[in-house]
Amino acid sequence: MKATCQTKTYNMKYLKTVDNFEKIENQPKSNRRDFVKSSGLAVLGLSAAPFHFSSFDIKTEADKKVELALSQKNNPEFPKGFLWGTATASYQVEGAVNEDGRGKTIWDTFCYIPGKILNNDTGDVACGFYHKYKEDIQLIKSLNAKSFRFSIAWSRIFPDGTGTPNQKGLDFYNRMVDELLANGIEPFATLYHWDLPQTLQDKYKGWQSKETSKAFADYAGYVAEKLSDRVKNFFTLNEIWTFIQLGYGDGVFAPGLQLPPAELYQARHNAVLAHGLAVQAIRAHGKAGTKVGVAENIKVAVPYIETPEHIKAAEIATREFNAGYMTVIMEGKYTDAFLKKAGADAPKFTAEELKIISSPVDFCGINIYNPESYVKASSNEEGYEKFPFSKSHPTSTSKWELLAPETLYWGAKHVQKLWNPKEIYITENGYSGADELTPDNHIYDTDRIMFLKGYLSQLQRATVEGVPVKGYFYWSLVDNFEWASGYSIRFGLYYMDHKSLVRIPKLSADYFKAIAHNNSVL
Ligand code: GBH
Repeated sequence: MKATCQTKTYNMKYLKTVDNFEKIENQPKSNRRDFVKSSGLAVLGLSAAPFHFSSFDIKTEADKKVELALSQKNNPEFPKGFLWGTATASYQVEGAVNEDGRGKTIWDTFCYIPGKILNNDTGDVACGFYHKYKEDIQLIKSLNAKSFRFSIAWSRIFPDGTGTPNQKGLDFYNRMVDELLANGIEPFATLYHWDLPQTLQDKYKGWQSKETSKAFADYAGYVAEKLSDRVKNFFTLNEIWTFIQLGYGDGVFAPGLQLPPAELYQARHNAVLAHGLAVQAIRAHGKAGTKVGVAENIKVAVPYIETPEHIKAAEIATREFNAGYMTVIMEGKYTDAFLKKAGADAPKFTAEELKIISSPVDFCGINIYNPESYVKASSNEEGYEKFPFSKSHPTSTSKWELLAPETLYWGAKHVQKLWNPKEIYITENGYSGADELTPDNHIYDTDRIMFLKGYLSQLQRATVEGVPVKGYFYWSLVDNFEWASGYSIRFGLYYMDHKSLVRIPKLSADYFKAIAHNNSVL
């Protein structure tokens, strides 16, 4: 059969993702030869350079698929309207800890206990975002990002956690939100990213008391009332697992407590209760159409082989790993295995509280960096078994950040399968690198680019399968105060010089800019 052979240029990476090889292999010899000749590099797995491909007058389904993609863009796209963004958190970037009436927080206190933070760093200055927010919003804009996830410092609004609101604190967020909107950037506000007002810690022992849960709901309702004319999306609490476990269990985060199991279970319960109460307060005080959900670092089980039995095991495992957090929030019950494991230490709760905790949400926000573990199916009681990580499993400069790009796919996929929320946001995903400044002022963070290519390809795989992921927030816009690791760990797309506070785009900022513009992994 004679081929008319018009030549077109397109990117080989696409071919690999649409599983065309087999179909093309089955085409008549003459066509096949043209293809193989032109795609030799692709067969070797070398992508990125454009190459030529012949299209024929008799078209197979595979040809049509390819041509459709060609008529659009080089690479397959994320869904229309997919929101690209970056994320930060108040204590990690703002600084200005004593300005405009901000109340003291548990992190202000914790940072001043010698030896708690690497190099005894503090968030006193951080990135100076409180004063540099306009400049940073230009940086967000130049990444082609159309959304920004930031957190509100509770103690700027209510210096003592409750009581009289501080207008000057609110004004800062008013200015920032207005500036974002003026630049075409959608604000996504997190109401709690770990900076608890110190007064609540002193008065009620913080999350050990339901008084803190109630105070949080009052604060959330107040902020929704004041900002929801412009902020349409709120996240209640960021990573309940982390601030409870590390702050009240392991003592390595503020407030530095090591509570016995029963008290720890109770604190965790009080935090999920705070989420539920806040959802209700936001519904009561926010403008119609205000959306709300949690942002949790969901613990993801990855099936070590993607076959139905291991996938099922990974689902079961993921539901159990998150039993005290996402699972109870989405299902309104603690799982049997969770209660059995807790035994006499289980939290005290009422049926009414479970209803509050599971108040309907508009979306699930998930922070995903590393898998909790690779799992396989098992005939044991649990239905799954975990594998230990190899000692040589690659990590970023954060030793906890075991790398596995498919975690993003499986995280989103399990959330859809287990709880079927209307929308999912990747509220955080990021990579910490060595990020050395070259003498000519560049940061060639090829490792971060590798990370993004891998993780985002897997995220796209989820969207192609219909998982309702609406947006992705890279952690973080700029290198910032990385909690107990101080300024030693760098997650930003922008490098920051901690003395001058000057920001310099890393190579990955260019990369992000391109993918956000094209809405596809490049
Ligand atoms: C996120 O947590 C946070 O939301 C964000 O504030 C932070 O900057 C970002 O990640 C990068 O770390 O110290 O060995 O006990 C991600 C999940 C869970 C990762 C706690 C670090 C501490 C490990 N985090 N984990 S360790």
